[in-house]
Amino acid sequence: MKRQPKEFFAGIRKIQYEGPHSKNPLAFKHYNPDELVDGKPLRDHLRFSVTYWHTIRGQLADMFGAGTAVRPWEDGTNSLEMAKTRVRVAFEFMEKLGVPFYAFHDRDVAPEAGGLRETNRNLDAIAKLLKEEQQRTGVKLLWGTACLFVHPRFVHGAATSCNADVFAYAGAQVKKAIEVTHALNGEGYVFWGGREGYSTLLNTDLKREMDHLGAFLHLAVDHKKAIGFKGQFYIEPKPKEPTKHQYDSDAAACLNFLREYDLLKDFQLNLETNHATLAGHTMQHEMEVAIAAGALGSIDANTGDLLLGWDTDQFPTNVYLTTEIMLSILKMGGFKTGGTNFDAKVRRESFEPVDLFHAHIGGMDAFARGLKIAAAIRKDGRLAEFVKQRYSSWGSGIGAKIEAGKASLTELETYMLKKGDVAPNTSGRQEFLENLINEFI
Ligand code: XUL
Ligand code: CO
Repeated sequence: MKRQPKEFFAGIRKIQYEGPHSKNPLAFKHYNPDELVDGKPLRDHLRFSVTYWHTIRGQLADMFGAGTAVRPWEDGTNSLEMAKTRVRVAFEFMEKLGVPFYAFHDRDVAPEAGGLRETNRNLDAIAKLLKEEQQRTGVKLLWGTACLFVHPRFVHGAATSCNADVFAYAGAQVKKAIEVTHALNGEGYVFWGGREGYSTLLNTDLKREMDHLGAFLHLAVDHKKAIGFKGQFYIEPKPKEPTKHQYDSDAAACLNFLREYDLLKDFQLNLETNHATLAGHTMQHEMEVAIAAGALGSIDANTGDLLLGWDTDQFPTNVYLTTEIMLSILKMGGFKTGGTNFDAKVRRESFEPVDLFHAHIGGMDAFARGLKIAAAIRKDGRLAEFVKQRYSSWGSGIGAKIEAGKASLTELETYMLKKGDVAPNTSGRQEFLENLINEFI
């Protein structure tokens, strides 16, 4: 039976592509899902995803002030009934926006109840509804995750808590969250260690906590295999906030951790722009580090504010940023299970429901432009050719010998004694390359 859902965003029709000259704020100027870039539709290149926690649950509070969000459908409770209504709201929003994916934490979609059993029951009731709405709309689950950071029980961490019972609770919760993600055909599952770190080393056995985190992830991999879940597992690096130091601090730290605990084959990285900047890196840096290890899986698309030192989770509108990101994505051959997940929230001052549309439309258009610009830069070929030429000395002679692992230090000495010296004879041409990128933007 086809149900006609109540309309929550009345007056807003499905967002259409109207082209770059449109002045309609509720239309795409650059994101035409059917348009082909390198023979592949934009929809499949970008694989946009809406986050349940910000877009549906975000109340726009900050540490100095109460939430400002005007959401006429909210009844002021966190009841199961309210959670059911929110599912309808979410899918109407995603349908009107035209995104193919969404992502959620277990506790975003269903409320905690008296104990784990009752809480799981709530989650099952909502998962049933999510499945119905996925089938009705065709919107799919990019990834699921467990919220192991809001509830006070996780005050000292989840997998890295000093309390073994908390580890056990977190394990039970993750088991259920993976099962629900599996039941909803999620294409992935994310581990973000919000409280897996420390506030002071004075009270922390760092080695023991890292060992526990490694063990926890192994248990998750075992369970994934046991239930036949084929989705991709991701770790999402972030250096700090809420903890002073998070163990998954950046891409390099995560890769080292995964290697040390023999988990590299089971995980990829989900990289978030604002987390990269908090770690003192660019998003491009994080992406290149992950790609170099064959471990870039998905991205959380947002941006920070250079004047604010915390995770502001703003919608990305900077075309330089999206161009750099898409250059890396195209270089690695595109997303497989991953996508562009808007882990971003509207500003506290942007409190009307329509602002949710403006924010996502802007982010999607910025990424569509970034994709087209990146594809044009690649087609032009000058950038790639420059990089290739820069390393040309490695293609033959001593360079080729070193790369093949066939040179000894004695041989290098003999070679250089004969040559005498080597001059810094090629310019890095940074300004030339920056100008080249600007030609396309
Ligand atoms: C927090 C963050 C999380 C993860 C999922 O900074 O990015 O929302 O994306 O837990
Ligand atoms: Co994130």
